[in-house]
Amino acid sequence: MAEVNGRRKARRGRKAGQSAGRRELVARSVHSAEQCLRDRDYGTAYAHFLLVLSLAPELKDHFKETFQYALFKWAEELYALNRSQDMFNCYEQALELFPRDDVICNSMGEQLFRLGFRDEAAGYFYKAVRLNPNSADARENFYRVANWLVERWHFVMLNDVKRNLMYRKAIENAVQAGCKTVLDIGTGTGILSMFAKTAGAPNVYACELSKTMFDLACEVVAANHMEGDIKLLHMKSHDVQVPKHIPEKVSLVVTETVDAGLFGEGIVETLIHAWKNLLLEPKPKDGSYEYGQVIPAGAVVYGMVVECPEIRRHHRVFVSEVAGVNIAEAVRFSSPVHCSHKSSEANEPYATEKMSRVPGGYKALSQPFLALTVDFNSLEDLESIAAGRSCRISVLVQEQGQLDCFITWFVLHLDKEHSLSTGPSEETCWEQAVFPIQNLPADGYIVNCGDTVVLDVHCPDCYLRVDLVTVLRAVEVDSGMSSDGMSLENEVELCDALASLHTTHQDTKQELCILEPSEIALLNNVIYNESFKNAISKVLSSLQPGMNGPFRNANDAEASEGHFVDPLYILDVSEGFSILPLIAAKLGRVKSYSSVEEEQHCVALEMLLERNSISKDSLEFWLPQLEANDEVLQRPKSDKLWSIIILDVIEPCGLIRQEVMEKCAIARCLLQSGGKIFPQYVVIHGMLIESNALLQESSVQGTEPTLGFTIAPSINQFKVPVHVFLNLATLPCVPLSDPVELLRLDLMNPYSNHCSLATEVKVRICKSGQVTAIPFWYHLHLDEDIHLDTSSDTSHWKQAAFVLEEPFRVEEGKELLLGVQFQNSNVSMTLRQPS
Ligand code: 44T
Repeated sequence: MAEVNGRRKARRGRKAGQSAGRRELVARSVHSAEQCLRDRDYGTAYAHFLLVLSLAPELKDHFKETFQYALFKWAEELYALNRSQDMFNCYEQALELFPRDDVICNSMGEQLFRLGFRDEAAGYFYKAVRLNPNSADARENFYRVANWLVERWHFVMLNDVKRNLMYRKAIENAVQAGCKTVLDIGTGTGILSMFAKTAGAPNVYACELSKTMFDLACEVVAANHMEGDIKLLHMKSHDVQVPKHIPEKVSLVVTETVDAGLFGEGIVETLIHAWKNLLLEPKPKDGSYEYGQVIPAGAVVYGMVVECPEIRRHHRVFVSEVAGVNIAEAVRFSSPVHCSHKSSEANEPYATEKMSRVPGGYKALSQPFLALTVDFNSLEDLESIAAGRSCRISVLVQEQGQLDCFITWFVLHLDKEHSLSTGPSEETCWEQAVFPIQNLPADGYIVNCGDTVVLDVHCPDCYLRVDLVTVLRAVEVDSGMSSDGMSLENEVELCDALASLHTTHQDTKQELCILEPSEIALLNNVIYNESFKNAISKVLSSLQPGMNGPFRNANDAEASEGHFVDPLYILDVSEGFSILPLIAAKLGRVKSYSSVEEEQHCVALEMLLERNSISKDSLEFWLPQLEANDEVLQRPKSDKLWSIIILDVIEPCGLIRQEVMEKCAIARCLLQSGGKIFPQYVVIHGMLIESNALLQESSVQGTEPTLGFTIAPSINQFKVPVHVFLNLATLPCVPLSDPVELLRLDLMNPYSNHCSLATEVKVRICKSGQVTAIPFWYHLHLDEDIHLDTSSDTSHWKQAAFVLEEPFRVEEGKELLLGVQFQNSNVSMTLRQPS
C-alpha cells in the first residue's frame, strides 16, 4: 500500500512539476508572441500563440482577437510569398482551436475564394453565417458564392410547372410501360428521381457532379422521406460503374443536362458513355426483352437569322471614331463569342439571351429553319454528332435588315407524346443561344429579301456551332450564277474561298483585340465617351488658365511654347479596356496613365496612339510601373499630384464595386488643388415594382410548382436578396411608384460617406399592388452639368434589384418609407409604413 501511495505521490509530484513547467512555458510563449507582434514578426507570433492556446485552452477567450490578428497578418504574408498551402494549414490549425469562430471561418473562405476554390469557399461562408447570422461580411460573401454555386436557373426551372408536369408524365409512362431501374443523370435537387420513385420504379439511382447540388439533393430526398428509396451518388455519370456504384444496368436514363445551346452540358458524351456502360441494350424490333431507353428521346434544333441592335452593340464595334479618337483602321476589335468557320477553341461558341427580353427587341430576317436533329436513343446518331457531323444550310432572307446574329433553340422530345420547346416566343424559362456575326466588311451586314444566307451547323467540340459561310446576293443568284450548271455546293465553296481571301487580306495590317461584350458596348457608347471628354476638358481648362478655347494637340503645345511645360496628370483606373486615357491625351498637355493589364489592350492603345498622331510620351501604362497591383493609387511622381482620377464605380452587372469608397479616400489625397475624381458623386435611384418574373428567379414558390414535393426549404437557403444583370427596360413588372433618388455617394468627399450610410426616403405609391422588388441604378455625375445614367439604353451597365423577403402590400396614393443601407459597397433595403 505504502508503495502504491508512494508511486501516486511521485506521479502527483511529477504532474505538479509538469504543470509548473507548462505554466512557465505558456508565460514565456505569451511574452515571446507579444514581442514578435511588436516586431511585426507575425509568423513567429502565430506559432507562439498556437503553442500557448494548445497548452492552455483556458486562455482562448482572452487571446482570441490577438491570435486572429497574428493569423490574418501571417496569412497575408504567406499569400504574398505564394505559400498558399502553408497558409491553409495555418487556418486549419486555427479552426481546430476555434472550431466555432465565424471570423476565422469567413476569412478562410475569403482566402479560398481569391485562390479560385469557390466550392470550398462557399462551405466556409455558409458555416460562418450559420455560426453568426449577424455577421454582415460573412453574409455578403455567402451571397456572392451562392450565386455561383447554385445558379439562378435552378429556381426558374423548379418553378416551371409546365416543364415539371411534362417530365413527370413522360417518366410515369415509361415506368408504367415496364422500366424498373432508373438512373437520373445530373439530378440537381433530385426532382426527376422522385418522379420516378413515385411512379413506382423499384430501383432509382441518381448522380450529380456538383458537391453543393449533391448535398442539396440528399437533403431534399430526406425531406420527402425517400432517403432509402433513391441512391444518390456524388459523381459524374462518366465515372459511374456497374456493379461498383449501381448493381445493374438500367432500363431508363432520365436527364436534363442541356443548356441553351442543347449540347453545352455535355449530353452527347454523357449519353454515349451511358449507352456503352450503364444502359440495357436498346429496344429490339420485337420488344421481346427489357431494354434501355432515354428521356428525353431526342431533340430538334431550330435556328433563325436575326437583326438585333442590342446584340450588335455588344459584339461588334461599329463606331469609327470615339470622342475624337479614330479607331477605324489600326485595331480590329472582336467579341470573344465568335462566329466564323475559322473560330478556334479559345472562343466561346455562343452567348445566351432570353430574346423576348432583349431591350429594343429583335427582328426575324428569315423563317425558322431546322438546324439539326438528334436521337438520344441511338448510339450511332450520338457518335456521328461527336465525330463532327456538319451540315451546310441555305436560308432565304425574307426581311430586309442587318445580319446581326443567328439564334437557335430546340424542342426536347421527352417521348412520343411529350415535348418542351425553348423557342423565343414560347412561354418558357429558357434562354436561346446567340451566335453574333462579326468581321464582315462594313457594307456586308445588310441583307435583302431574296438573299440567301449560307451557314454551317456542327458540333466540333460538343458545343453547337453555327458559322456563317457566305451571303449569296439575290442579284447574283438571279444573274445566272446558279443556273449555269454549277451546283450550289460548288458555288458555295467558291464563295467560301473568296470570303476567306477577303478577310485574310484584311488581317495583315490590323492588330486583333478581343474585348468582352460590355467593353464593346462601352466603345460604341458615344454619350459615355463624349461626356468624359467634355468633363475632362472642363477640368483641364480650369487648371490651365492660359489655354482658352479648343485644346491644342500635345505636340502643338510643346512646339508653340518652345520649352518644357509641366503636363497635367490623369489616371484612369477603370477595370478592363478603356479608351479614356487616349481621349484625354488627345486634349493636349496631358500625361495619361492607363491601368489596362492585358497585353493585347496595351498593344491596341499604342496602335491607336500612333494612328491618331498623339505623342508617345503622353500615354503611360501604370500597372507595370508598380510593384503590386493593389498599389494603383499613388502619386504619378514623387513631387506630383493627379489632376483627374477616373474610378470605375459600377460593375457591368449593376452593383457598386467592392472597396470603391476606400479607393476614393486614397484618391482624394492624391489630387492637386482643383483636381477631380470622376465621377464626383453618384446618386442611387430606385423604384418599387411588382414582378412575378423576379420572384420566380429568386426562390422556389412553395410546393405547388414542384408538384407537391418539398424542395423549396432546401434550395431557398441559397436565395440571395440582390439580383444582378437585369434589363430593367424589359423586365416583366408593374411599377408601383415613380423612380426616386435613394442615396448620394460623394466621391470628392469620401469621409462623409464613411463606407457606410443609411437613409430613409419617402416614396409615393402610384398604383396599388404587392411590392416584390426594388430595382436600382445610378446617375454618375462627372460634374454639376454632366451625368451618365446606368439605366439608359446605350449603357454598357445592366441593373440590379433588391428582392424583398416577403411581398409588401401597398395602396395607391399612400406614402411609404424606404430604408436604404449602404455598407461595404453592398446595398440593402427595407420598406415600412410611416408611423
Ligand atoms: N441551364 C438552363 C442549364 N450534371 C440546365 O452539375 C433554363 C440557364 C438555363 N451530373 C437560364 C435559364 C435556363 N454527370 O447540377 C447540374 C450539373 C449536373 C451532371 C452528373 C454528368 N455527366 C452531368 C452533367 C451535368 O446536372 C445538373 C443540370 S445540368 C444543366 C441544366 C431554366 N439560364
